[in-house]
Amino acid sequence: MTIKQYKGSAGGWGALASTTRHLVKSENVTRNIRNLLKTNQDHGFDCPGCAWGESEEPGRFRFCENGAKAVNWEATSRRVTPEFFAQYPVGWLQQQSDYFLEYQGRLSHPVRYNAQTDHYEAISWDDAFALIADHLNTLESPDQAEFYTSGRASNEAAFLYQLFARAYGTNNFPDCSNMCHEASGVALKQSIGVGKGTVRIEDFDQADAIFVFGQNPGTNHPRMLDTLRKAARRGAAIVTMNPLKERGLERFTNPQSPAEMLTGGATRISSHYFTPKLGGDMAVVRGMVKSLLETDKTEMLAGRPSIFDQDFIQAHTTGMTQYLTEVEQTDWSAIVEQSGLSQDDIEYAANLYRQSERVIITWAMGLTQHKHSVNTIQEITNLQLLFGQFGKPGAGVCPVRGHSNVQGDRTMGINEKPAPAFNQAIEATFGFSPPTQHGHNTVHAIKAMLAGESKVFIGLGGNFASATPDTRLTQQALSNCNLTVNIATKLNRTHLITGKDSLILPCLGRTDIDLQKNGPQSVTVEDSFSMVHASGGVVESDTGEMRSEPAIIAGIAQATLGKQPVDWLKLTEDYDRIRELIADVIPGFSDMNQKLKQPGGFYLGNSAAERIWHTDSRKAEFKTHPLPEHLLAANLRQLSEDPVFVLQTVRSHDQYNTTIYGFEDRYRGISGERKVLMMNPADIEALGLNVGDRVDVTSLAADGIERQVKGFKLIGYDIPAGNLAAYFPETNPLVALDSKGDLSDTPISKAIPVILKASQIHDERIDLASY
Ligand SMILES: Nc1nc2c(c(=O)[nH]1)N[C@H]1C(S)=C(S)[C@@H](COP(=O)(O)OP(=O)(O)OC[C@H]3O[C@@H](n4cnc5c(=O)[nH]c(N)nc54)[C@H](O)[C@@H]3O)O[C@H]1N2
Ligand SMILES: Nc1nc2c(c(=O)[nH]1)N[C@H]1C(S)=C(S)[C@@H](COP(=O)(O)OP(=O)(O)OC[C@H]3O[C@@H](n4cnc5c(=O)[nH]c(N)nc54)[C@H](O)[C@@H]3O)O[C@H]1N2
Ligand SMILES: [Mo]
Repeated sequence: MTIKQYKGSAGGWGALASTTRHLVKSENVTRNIRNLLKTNQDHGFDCPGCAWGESEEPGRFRFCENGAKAVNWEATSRRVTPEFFAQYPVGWLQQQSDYFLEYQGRLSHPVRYNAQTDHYEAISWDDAFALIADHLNTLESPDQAEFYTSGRASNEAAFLYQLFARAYGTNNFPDCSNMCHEASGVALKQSIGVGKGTVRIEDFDQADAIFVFGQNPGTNHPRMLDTLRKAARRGAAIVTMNPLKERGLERFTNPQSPAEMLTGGATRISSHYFTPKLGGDMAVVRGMVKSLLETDKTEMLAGRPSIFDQDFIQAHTTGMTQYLTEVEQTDWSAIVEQSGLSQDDIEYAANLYRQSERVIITWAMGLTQHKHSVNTIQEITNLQLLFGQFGKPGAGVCPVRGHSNVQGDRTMGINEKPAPAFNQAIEATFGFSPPTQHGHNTVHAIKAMLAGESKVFIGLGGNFASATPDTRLTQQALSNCNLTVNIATKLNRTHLITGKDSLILPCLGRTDIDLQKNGPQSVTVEDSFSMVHASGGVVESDTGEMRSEPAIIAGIAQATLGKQPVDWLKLTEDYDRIRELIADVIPGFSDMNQKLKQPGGFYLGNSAAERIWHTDSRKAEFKTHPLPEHLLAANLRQLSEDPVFVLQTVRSHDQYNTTIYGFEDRYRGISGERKVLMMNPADIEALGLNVGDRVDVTSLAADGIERQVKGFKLIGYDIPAGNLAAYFPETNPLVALDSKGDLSDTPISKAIPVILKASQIHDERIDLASY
């Protein structure tokens, strides 16, 4: 492996070279180039890479390096066939790396696990559906089944899926969102009455300042860099809060700008870059508000107007006095200690904020995967409310979603806690009473399967065994099941953690042409800006026995429920029919088929952006919370005499969640290996260790269970003292199931308390050539 500081900008020739490498490796070069040109264009497919939106500028390529990887690897010509499964026992496949599994290609046939031989074997679609129906129909209660969704599922698939599960009788909808932006949804719903971002992509052209908290767009939302670059070039302040110096947030060379590519030029992205401690953001914002409050008082004393937007506050909000009292009572010492930033730095950031008329605040997993995530996001919302940064151009809050349709899946009803109005709409449209009792989220589902209460697991995409916390317990939970079913494009670890009975059902992906009785079908997705648009596959390929997600769900539903409450198979002959039902049930979707004909799709609207507040008080609510007493609970600190570090788990540049495309984390300069631990050099020295040593990492949890991963190589890295970073999913075994965010239940994967010990494991060679 090599570690070498990356000196270039993000993007540029490196991105282009990598795009080409992945094109070639996917073994389908010309077809894939054709695919890429249709990414995110009207009449093309929606890029499965992320949920960033599209600007209306015509004639641009609408893909990025990492979107290209996702597209290429989905469109590979390699196939995982029944012969493949006949060759490799499941026990052997379990020993292989995630990279190996991904590289085998697309799943081509439905297969069923044979426990006697430890092999998966071909099964017909009808037999597979009958087997699922048989299991479901013999459970004592529908609440013994879990219906997991990963955020790539289209609106049409998600709508059918939730309708089926509800008609069957349960609200058990664990989904990837529980591990992702759940805290954003919970926090914003309480504060401003809608759990989604309030800005549109055009707003970025008008913002005077953009504050970017806890995200790494250079890797995870590369098209966002294009938006930020434009803003930076017209002089908007871009203020980043991130404990790591992520290169994409420092400098960016746009691979689609000939001038920058030829001259080696780059645009500075962040005008100001602050590196708070992990989990320190609530204290940062508290400090900013404290500083602004002091300025406000000085101004008022001097007889000048308040710096806050008093008209907005009067007309639209409640709870400010209580909040500001709490701010006054928070000591600077606590703020400085917890944020890891100096008072000067925080006052400086506050001043940048104040000088800007229109401010957007964006964030991703760096804010949502903590214990106090909901409180942190509400603190950000409070700041924006003080200055009336809602319902005007160039201003608002922007949780940047991950999976390309994770926001749409929620809109479609993938929600374990459906609102009464939603249930009423289902009843009015379909004539049955859906269950009203709340169902399981991801953590609840794992616990129910562990306890043997839930017996059937169905996964609509995703990689449940690897993406969830506490890997050992989660795997145990899945193997306890009577039946596991995975609807998937690619082989992954979840498929290899079999229940007593197990099925893998191969589905079409976004890039594939989806041919049904009435012709080729398109599906729809919703991006981070509440834009809904159509996505149609473009390339004919050898899809063998694969079926579309809607067709698979309809097959399962018809086998389980017959034609109740709808003729499932008929619906999937033409997806317009599914959309007609969506239009009847989901607000904002009336005339959906018609509206989709507009280029770019249609906007769902956002009540908070219109200054309409669907909260209990019918106002936007300032939410008052004390800062956490300590970022690391004292009871955990006491569990060890050794120095306790706080570990965050991040994505490398060469992965899509649990899918590993390669071993190149280009912008962090880490190459050839993933079992690494980024650590402050002074911390390494203080432990008497050296850069390059391997350590075993043990997490601390109140339940006393030992959780450990072994043989991680130490890398000296520019990271705040006391903080560590390593890759997900290798470190998921360290996250205790009960370690979850307040009110969100999101596993705390950005603040794992750990201790380190020198490892007995020495260098393992990863032989990339053998793949
Ligand atoms: N290529 C690619 N694209 C993706 C994905 C992928 O895996 N690969 N995944 C998709 C999905 S599902 C999602 S949710 C998004 C994820 O997008 P990100 O949220 O960008 O993903 P992470 O790698 O988890 O990065 C977290 C970032 O937050 C910072 N951070 C961590 N903790 C803190 C903190 O306490 N405070 C602050 N201020 N910063 C912190 C980290 O240093 C890091 O820069 O990307 C989506 N897009
Ligand atoms: N420690 C730690 N854990 C985390 C995170 C973290 O930052 N740190 N991030 C969390 C986040 S933000 C998320 S969103 C989750 C992600 O959790 P998941 O969504 O469950 O995981 P993915 O890795 O995105 O799922 C990849 C699999 O989806 C299948 N797939 C791909 N495309 C399609 C398709 O079009 N249809 C179907 N049916 N299947 C498809 C393929 O089989 C592939 O192997 O992980 C979470 N886990
Ligand atoms: Mo995510």
